[in-house]
Amino acid sequence: MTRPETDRLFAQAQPQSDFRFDSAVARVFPDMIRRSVPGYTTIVPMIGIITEQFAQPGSHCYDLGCSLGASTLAMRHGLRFEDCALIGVDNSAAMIERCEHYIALDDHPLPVSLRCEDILTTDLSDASVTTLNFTLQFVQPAERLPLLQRIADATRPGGVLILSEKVRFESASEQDIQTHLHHEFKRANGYSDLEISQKRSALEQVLIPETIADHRERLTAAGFGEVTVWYQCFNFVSMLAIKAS
Ligand code: GEK
Repeated sequence: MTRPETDRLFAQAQPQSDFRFDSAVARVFPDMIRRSVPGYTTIVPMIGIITEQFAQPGSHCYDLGCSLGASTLAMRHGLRFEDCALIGVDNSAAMIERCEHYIALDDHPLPVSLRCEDILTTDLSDASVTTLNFTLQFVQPAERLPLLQRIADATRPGGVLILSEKVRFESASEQDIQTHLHHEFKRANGYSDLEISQKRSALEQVLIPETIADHRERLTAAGFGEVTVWYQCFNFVSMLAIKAS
């Protein structure tokens, strides 16, 4: 297993093609997500704290779209019950292969099951904490409500979904300001204008952001009770949706 590399995937001019979670992305992923997603390095440890608060004995905890397992490991360290089952799911074989390596390097005793499966069809049951940390945005909009309904149906009363997403804004001026600030964040982290614009084109048809109001409405329709935004930095938010007790 080679060490994680610096993300230079979009540094050279290249023909436009859709972004894919392949082995080249998996190799640079820790660097890419840290330099691209404002708040990621805060959100991940907070997922551990939220897990500690809401996990229930003997329940299942899921990290859906686990990539290299950063949130899975935060959940693992937040879990206080030895009889919980922790499951990470990702449909990128390159991600799951590297994730296995990172999970093995971590010395926490709680076992982690990794599944190379689609989160739209993976089995979900008896859940207390489920995490979708920047994953739902890659699911086709028409598939989002059925997925959230399956998660809500699988969640115990008092259990939660942690949902982090890139969002868009109804107001054109707010959208412009937040997008500009996000691009400045990327520039401050060493990405060139060419890298920013080529990555943006590659993600255009793949990452489909919605408004915070869209997310709230759909989480409620799916069967969650309280929905609260617990983190926002520019156009990136994390929400907590709680199943009524
Ligand atoms: C983290 N949560 O580090 N089924 C399974 N996996 C999927 C699907 C799907 N239908 N669609 C996308 N993915 C992680 C970061 S990254 C976010 C999550 C980002 C997977 C995809 O393969 C990728 O690994 C992950 O979702 C999204 O906390 O790259 O911005």
